[in-house]
Amino acid sequence: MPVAGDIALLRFIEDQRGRRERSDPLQGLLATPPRLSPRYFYDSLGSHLFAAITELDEYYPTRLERSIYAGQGEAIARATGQGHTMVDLGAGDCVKAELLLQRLQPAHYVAIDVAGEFLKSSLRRIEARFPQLKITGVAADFSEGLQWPADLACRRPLFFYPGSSIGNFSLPDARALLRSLWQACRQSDEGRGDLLIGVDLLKSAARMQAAYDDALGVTASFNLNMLRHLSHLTGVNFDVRKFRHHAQFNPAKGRMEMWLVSKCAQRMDWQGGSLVLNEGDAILSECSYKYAPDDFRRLLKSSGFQVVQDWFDATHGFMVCHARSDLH
Ligand code: AVI
Repeated sequence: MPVAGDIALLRFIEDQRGRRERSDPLQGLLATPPRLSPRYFYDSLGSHLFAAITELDEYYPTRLERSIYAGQGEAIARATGQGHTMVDLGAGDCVKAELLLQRLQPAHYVAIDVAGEFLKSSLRRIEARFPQLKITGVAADFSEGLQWPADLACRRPLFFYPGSSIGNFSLPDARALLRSLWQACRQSDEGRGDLLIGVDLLKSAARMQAAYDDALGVTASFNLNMLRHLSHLTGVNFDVRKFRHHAQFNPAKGRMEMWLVSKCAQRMDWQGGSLVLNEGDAILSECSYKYAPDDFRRLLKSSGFQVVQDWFDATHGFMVCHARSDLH
């Protein structure tokens, strides 16, 4: 992993591994139904659109989670302790970590995100607000398991995984990712670590539906932007105007789904294959699993973690869990 640049305490590392290994981002289009990985939402524009989503009235998860950090941050810091290497997974705009930094007083803040440029600008804001804080930015995709940069010390890790991003993984993939975090805790300097993770909980279908299909159409743009991003990445011409956004709750699978629906008959060809879509045919672009608290605690346990404590917002719509790699 080459170091891309030093800005005061801010060190930035680019992970080239993902780019080499994922040669065909369009491979999922050959499946039934055709699908795309939600990782392709997050180019620079996609990251800005996601930041805008978090400001929407309908998108409750961010508001509920922030209310937990704002109202119960002290209790959280008492439970986790201070002085960790705080590893912010999918840091994005770093706003959620910012709510806790004062209380958690980490020895080192490591922010990881696929969208490197967006992360860099977020970290400049953090650096300006916390000039004494040691900060490292890592541009990397950890969705297939976290590979800790070999040259980066990991003393007392506290993995911070907010935003219910764990909901964007199927149950086996979520377990595998959590297991890789558990392993990173075990392989760290002291052989143990903590996890603080935000989880969106099951609630009324209407409320969830509105959160993924807002009146302003920001989520629709976020969804459609994936096609624009993939056009740039692969050279295949996805005409955004020929698709529309669709979101629906799938009660059998306990998840919100986002689809890109073809408005007409069309065909896309690329080196690895081709896709023919008729009007109404749809590409699955994201699943967002919603949990019952006990099911999520069970998932943590089955990944190796010991659940210590959890906190809820006033409506019990969102949960923040603190877990440890072992009972230290
Ligand atoms: C990042 N992730 C947790 C968001 C979610 O709610 O699944 C992404 C998102 N998709 C539509 N709106 C927000």
